[in-house]
Amino acid sequence: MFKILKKSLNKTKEAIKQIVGAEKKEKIPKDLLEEALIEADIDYDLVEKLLNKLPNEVSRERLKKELDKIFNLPENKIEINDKPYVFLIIGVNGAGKTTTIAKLAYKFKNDGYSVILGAADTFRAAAIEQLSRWAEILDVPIIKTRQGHDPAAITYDTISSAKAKGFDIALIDTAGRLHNKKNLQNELKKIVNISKKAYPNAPQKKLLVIDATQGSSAINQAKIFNEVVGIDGIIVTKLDGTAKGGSLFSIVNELKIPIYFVGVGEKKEDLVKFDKNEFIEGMLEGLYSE
Ligand SMILES: Nc1nc2c(ncn2[C@@H]2O[C@H](COP(=O)(O)OP(=O)(O)OP(=O)(O)O)[C@@H](O)[C@H]2O)c(=O)[nH]1
Ligand SMILES: [Mg+2]
Repeated sequence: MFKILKKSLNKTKEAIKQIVGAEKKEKIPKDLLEEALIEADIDYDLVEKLLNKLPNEVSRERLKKELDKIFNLPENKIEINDKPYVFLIIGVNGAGKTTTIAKLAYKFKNDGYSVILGAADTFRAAAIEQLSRWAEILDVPIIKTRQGHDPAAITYDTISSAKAKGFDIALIDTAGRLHNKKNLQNELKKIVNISKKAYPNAPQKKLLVIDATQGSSAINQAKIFNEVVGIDGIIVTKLDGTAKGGSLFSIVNELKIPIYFVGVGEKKEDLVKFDKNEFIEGMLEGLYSE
């Protein structure tokens, strides 16, 4: 098995080793552990909460037990048990939504499902073009319109088309605009409501895309999106490019929403299923160098 998720933690591990050292160790003193966990961008309050439960010298097993508890959430398995199964992909500007849609389309196609894309980010012309290019590369159909048109209408058309033509999965791209909360709220709510008009079960999954390079600061964005439409799951992107891998602990701890996938690069193949054990092992390897 390829440990891609673990490998994507390389930068985080390097940052940790700068603090605790690269030698193999049985136990780590609490103050050093505190520094390392904060360096990895685990939220300060969470680090304090963790450390309060731990002895002065912390073993790998003991820390693993505490880290495990954070990911004690509902299963992050996606079962395509409805048709069309609609994914609404949301998040702030540049988080990686469009790229993630391409990766998901590639994955689902490889799994044998038929996929259709909906370009409901009508805010920028470039966004429609970007998704269209992916549709071409991946050889999947796309429903799109001109820039400035109603994103809810495109959503409706995509789901209706998926229904009429018997597609298994519809992936809907949306515009990220957090700077204007009111607009964002209205637009997203409208998109969700109209999805239900097209197909009452849709969207079956509202997935929030979070950029790992933003670290813990992404939590506030996530909270707002969750308040507005309710998030079913998280996809963390750009884990490959950051030393802030520990922020995943803070995100999950704060939101209590499971992480489904992790983006580890810019190519269509660069999406891995999030596995909490592999992720925790990766962090522990950085700390204990074994
Ligand atoms: N290294 C790396 N880069 C990524 C990953 N995911 C996305 N990117 C890059 O991040 C940039 C933004 O990605 P997009 O998919 O366009 O982001 P978006 O959320 O759709 O952006 P807007 O439509 O502007 O809101 C692109 O250059 C992507 O190639 C990832 O997992 N790793
Ligand atoms: Mg986009």
